[in-house]
Amino acid sequence: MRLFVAILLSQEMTDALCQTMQTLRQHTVAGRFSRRENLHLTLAFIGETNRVAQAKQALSSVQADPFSMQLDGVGRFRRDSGDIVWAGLRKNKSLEQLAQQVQQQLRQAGFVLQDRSFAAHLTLGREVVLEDGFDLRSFGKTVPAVSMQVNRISLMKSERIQGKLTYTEIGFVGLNNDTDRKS
Ligand code: 2AM
Repeated sequence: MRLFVAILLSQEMTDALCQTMQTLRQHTVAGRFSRRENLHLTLAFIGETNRVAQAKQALSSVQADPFSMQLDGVGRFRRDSGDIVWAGLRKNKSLEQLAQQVQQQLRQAGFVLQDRSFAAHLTLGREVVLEDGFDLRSFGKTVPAVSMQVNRISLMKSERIQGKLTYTEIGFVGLNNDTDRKS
């Protein structure tokens, strides 16, 4: 199965992102926007594997305290087929260290991860073509700077169910070993 490690988002942050996608859609010529339930922040992409127990074991070795993260504008990765449009997060050492640690634990457990540096982003849309002259940067300043507390990381399965990209949490680890906490 196809796995990745993510931070799931609070209702408040998800609401702000849905509002952002709704407005962006009105200025979009083409593109596919994320479904509400698919919004997340990826810490590490594992890819195709059947070593689920080993992935869970690796994540259980992560040691970090809960921290807060905050939305910060929108941006895009330019692609020939249309851009990936994302919401950004305010620069955050705790988040960067957590992603680094998750990746390190997974590598130690024998998972081969892509060798690219972590760029925290919340994907809002793919293959997006914005209206000519739409100022994404200025628009980003109107996105509310919602904060949320991060107190767990989730092991996610990605699959297509009846054509729909579907993400399911198949395990989680509470930060500071607080495994009972629900977000
Ligand atoms: P993206 O949002 O930038 O596409 C599930 O696919 C999650 O893993 C997405 O958040 C996706 O990031 C991320 N991811 C990272 N590398 C990936 C890859 N090579 N293929 C698919 N998804 C990847």
